[in-house]
Formats: sequence, C-alpha cells, structure tokens
Amino acid sequence: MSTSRILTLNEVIIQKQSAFPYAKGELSRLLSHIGLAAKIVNNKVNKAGLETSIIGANDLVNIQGEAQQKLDAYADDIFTKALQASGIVCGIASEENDEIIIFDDDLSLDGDYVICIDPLDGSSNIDVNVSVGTIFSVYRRISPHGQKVTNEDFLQPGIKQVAAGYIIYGSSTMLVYTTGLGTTGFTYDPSIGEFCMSHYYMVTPKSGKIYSINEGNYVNFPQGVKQYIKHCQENDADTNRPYTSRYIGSLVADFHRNLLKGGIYIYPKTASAPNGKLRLLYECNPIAFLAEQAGGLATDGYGNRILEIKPTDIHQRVSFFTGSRNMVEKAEEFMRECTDEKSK
Ligand code: AHM
Ligand code: MG
Repeated sequence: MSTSRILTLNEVIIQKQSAFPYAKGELSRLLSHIGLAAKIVNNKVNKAGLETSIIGANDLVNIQGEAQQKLDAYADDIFTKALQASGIVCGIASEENDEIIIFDDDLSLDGDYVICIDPLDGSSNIDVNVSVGTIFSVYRRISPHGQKVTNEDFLQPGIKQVAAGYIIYGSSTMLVYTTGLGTTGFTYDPSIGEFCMSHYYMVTPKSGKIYSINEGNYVNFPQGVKQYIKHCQENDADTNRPYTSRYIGSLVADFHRNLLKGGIYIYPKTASAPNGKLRLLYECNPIAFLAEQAGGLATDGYGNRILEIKPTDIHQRVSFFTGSRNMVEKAEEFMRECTDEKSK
C-alpha cells in the first residue's frame, strides 16, 4: 500500500478488508461508525472550554464509584448510538454502565460483534484542557445469532479480540487501531472532516527512556515497582539512565507517547487498590493488543500476559505494565525478585 497520497480511514479499511479473516465488509462498517462517533465527540471535546454546559461532573457516580463527568455521559451516548446504528453490533459493555447494554432490534440481534468501550478515558482531564481518549475492543459474539447477548459474550480473553483501538483527543486527534495485522494510526484533518493515514505500520522502540506511573502512590507500591523506579532513576551510561518520568493521567495519552517514543506505563496494584485501578475489558485488553501488534508487551507485572487473562467480571480491574519490550521485561524481573507481601 502506497503512502504517497492521502488515504482516509475508510479507504484503508476497504483496502485491508481482504486480509481480514472475517471479510464480509462488516468490520469496515463498524470501524467507520466508530470513526463517525469519534468525530462527533472530538467536536464536543474541542469546545469544552467554551460550552460550560458540557464541562464538570454530573450528579451521578458510575459503577467504579467515580463521579461521572458530563462529557463521559455524552461520549457514552454517542458511541452507543453509532454502534447500534451499524447494525452489526449486538451489545456493548461500557465503563459508564453497570450492566451490559443489549441491542435487541431485529438487525442487531443478528449482529456478529460485541464491543467493550471506555467512551472517554482520563475524563478528569477534560476541564483543564489535557488530552483524553476513547478506547474500544471488538469481539465476535459466542452466543447464537438472533438471541440477546449475555455477559459470556464479553467475558472472553483479550486474545479473542478481532479489532481494538483508541482515539486520542490531543493536540491533534488520532485514531489508532489494529485488526491483528499491525498497528495503524490516522490523524484527523478537520478541514476535510476525515481521519487520514499518518502512521502506516507503528513499531514501538524495543527500549525507551520514559517511565509513566503515578508516583503519588509510591509508598503503597509493591517492592518490585519501587525497585524498578529506582533502577529508572539511577545513572548508567550504558543504558542511558536516568530515564525521564512522564505521567499525564490519561492512559491513552501516556500510552500513545510511549508507543511512539519508547517507554513503559505502569499502574500496579497497591495495598489500597489490591486489583489495580485500570479495567481489563475496556482499558487494558485493547491497549495490550495494540502494544503487542506494535512489537511491545503488556503484562500484569506478575508474569501473566494481559491478553490471556480470562475475565470473570465486566468491570474487572487488573494491574498493568505495558510498553517497550525490554522495559516491561526488566520491570517483570524486579517484580519476580521482590516477593514482599505487597508484591503478591
Ligand atoms: P477513568 O477511566 O475514570 O478516566 O480512569 C482511568 C484513568 C486512566 O486514563 C489513567 O491512566 C488513570 O486513570 C489515572 O489514574 P490516577 O489519577 O490514579 O493516576
Ligand atoms: Mg477509563
């Protein structure tokens, strides 16, 4: 595929369609509906400073016990409608809804796909004009066609994802996705209203110099994480240390920077958050799929590949280590060596 002329998201999806194992044109339709929802949400996010009616918190608290932002609810609504309109999605699991949403119109009941989505990740950053994102994951249903989907359709390990991606609403807006054939990035051109291919085959550096972790939680970190941070901060001419600490507090933005530059993102479990903070289905699995497709790694820090974890709950949390291969392997090494109580 040549990159000498501008290629839009839809053109690329169609070109790649034949290489996709379930080529029926469905995935193209699905991704183009996600792209459309992303444009609508992008438009709203870009006006967040002007439209005071859309910034700030609702009076609602989501299943995670976190205050829901107005834009969380807005993005959830837009993506839900766009996914249902595709006619090929039979249900979604969203960070913003306690239960799965079942699409039970005739068309959707026959749909092939279920979606796990965090409609607006990092939403505490909205009011201060810092990057936020949308993260999504696509699975083939396992329940029979024509019936309502059940939780089981969503509780599949990440290796079963047929596509995954994120949209980053940043200094420019990008959509990055994979269908298991590499990781590809598109940058939104507002003048023509299209996502245009800008990063053909994204390969993350094997090693990097950036570590991203909320060090405010340091005293509660497992010993292995503390030791790894120390390792990152030590001087070492051979490995070009000390590394640089960068943490935005938006997973998509932190991951995206590290994907391009090389780095590691860690959200470990702690004494106060024994399962970590991030959610397996709609945050860690899609990011893990993208990381691996770009040559990186994603584990729980305890030797387990994120994509092989069998979920038991829609909103399950997991500790998360992802990024450049050598850095994740090194962090895992420290986690193995430090077997204090907090590390278990
Ligand atoms: P959210 O889905 O409620 O926005 O929470 C997820 C976010 C991630 O984007 C980010 O990496 C992390 O939470 C930041 O958490 P903390 O503020 O504890 O560092
Ligand atoms: Mg989130």
